[in-house]
Amino acid sequence: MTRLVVISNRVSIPESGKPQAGGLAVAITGALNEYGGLWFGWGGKVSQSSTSRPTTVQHDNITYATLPLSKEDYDDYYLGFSNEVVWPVFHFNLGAMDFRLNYAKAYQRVNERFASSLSTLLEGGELIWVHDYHLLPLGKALRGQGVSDPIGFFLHIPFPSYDLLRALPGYRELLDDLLHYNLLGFQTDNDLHAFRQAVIETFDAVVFGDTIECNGKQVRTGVYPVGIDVDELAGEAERSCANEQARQLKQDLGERDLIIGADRLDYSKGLVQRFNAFEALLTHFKHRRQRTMFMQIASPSRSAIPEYDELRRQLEEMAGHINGTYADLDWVPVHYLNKTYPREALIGLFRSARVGLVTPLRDGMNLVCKEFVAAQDPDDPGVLVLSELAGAAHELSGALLVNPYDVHAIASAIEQALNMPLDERRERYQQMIGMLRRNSLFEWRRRFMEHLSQQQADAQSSA
Ligand code: GDG
Repeated sequence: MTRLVVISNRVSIPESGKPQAGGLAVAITGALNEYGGLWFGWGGKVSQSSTSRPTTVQHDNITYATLPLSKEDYDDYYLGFSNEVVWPVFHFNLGAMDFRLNYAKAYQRVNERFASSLSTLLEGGELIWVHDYHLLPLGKALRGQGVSDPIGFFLHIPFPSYDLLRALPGYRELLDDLLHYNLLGFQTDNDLHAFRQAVIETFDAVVFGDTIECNGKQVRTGVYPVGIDVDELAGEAERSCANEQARQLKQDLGERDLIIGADRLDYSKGLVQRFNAFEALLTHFKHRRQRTMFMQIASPSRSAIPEYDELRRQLEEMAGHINGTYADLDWVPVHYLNKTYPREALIGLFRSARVGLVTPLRDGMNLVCKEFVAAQDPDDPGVLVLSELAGAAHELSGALLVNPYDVHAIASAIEQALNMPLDERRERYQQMIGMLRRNSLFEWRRRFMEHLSQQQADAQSSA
């Protein structure tokens, strides 16, 4: 079988002892477990100086090869260009963009270093799969190292509309970088459409079927919605009912309804609007007081970036304000937990909740909402309230879809969810679980790998 080489900004080596928060890690481990091969990227360490010599470890059939980042690269490539330029623009948040020339230079430099380091580990005849927005230029840099195997790229986050993209200095180069891949994958039709539009407007690209022809190159494109392992999740959720923590929670909740949110602490996840929506529920639907508890898990993320730290403070204040206004001797309405919890605990909470509240302002896909659905008891399922601006909204029509900026619409949807009759809850659950099974994590990687292999076969037959 052809070896698979995966490259992502962060390599998640098993047994590092910490729970993984981040859809990417969960998804990639699955692909590599099946094919075997190499996972290359940053190992998570910040060192004094930068090096191109990777450290490798082997676990089962996967080799993990990692590089450290120097403090400067961490600040400028990772926090800077990736997370203060590309991330906000691609999430339609121009106000949070902080473009600096040294960020752009570091982004290019680290991508070049990744390429030269990785090329020493390649054997030839492999399938190469690059992940996400930190590595847009990697394909072109690998070509510069003489790599001729097919290289695919998958974008986990949204692709912005052309007009937004134009606000990013150097966007033409980034678009051109993407044209050096053989296969480009997006989460939704919207993202693919936005990319096509951008290359048409910028380079007069020509689109025929799945292929884009541009600047003398041909790139195949496709839509591959990331999914979850439904059976694994459902099994874990069922087992969670038996554990001590779940029993304790059930006892603490008593007759109260639990509303659950769980996200990385990120401004794209719509947490401020979500807290306001919960307050609006307590204000406008007074009968929900005493009877409802909102638990928000906000897993710490990128806290060195000012916007993230500011958001953490703002949410602490909002939770304090809501609790200060509404709490009683025997009831605290908001439980705001700024921690990363073990996966089993999280899934147990999903299972216990009546409402899953997932309201990002923009999200490439969003796996939390899919995990929430898969964790439900099929006989007595909870209800998903989902942002129509999450990629997952294209698949989960059984959710109550809301505009994440419309605080009152979210409050009304929560009320509707809490009043929903069992028959309707089951019907909606069936629609969603069926879709999750069809578009599973396995299907995602199978289709991407199949299309990438076709690129290899096409190259061999035309050689
Ligand atoms: C990017 C895109 C796309 C959350 N809190 C804890 C915890 N989590 C886990 C969830 C879920 C994952 O983290 C988050 O995945 P999302 O998909 O919701 O969001 P991003 O991290 O922004 O992921 C996104 C994804 O890539 C995949 O393509 O869907 O749109 O932005 O699995 O369960 N896990 C644990 N403790 C927590 O406290 N263990």
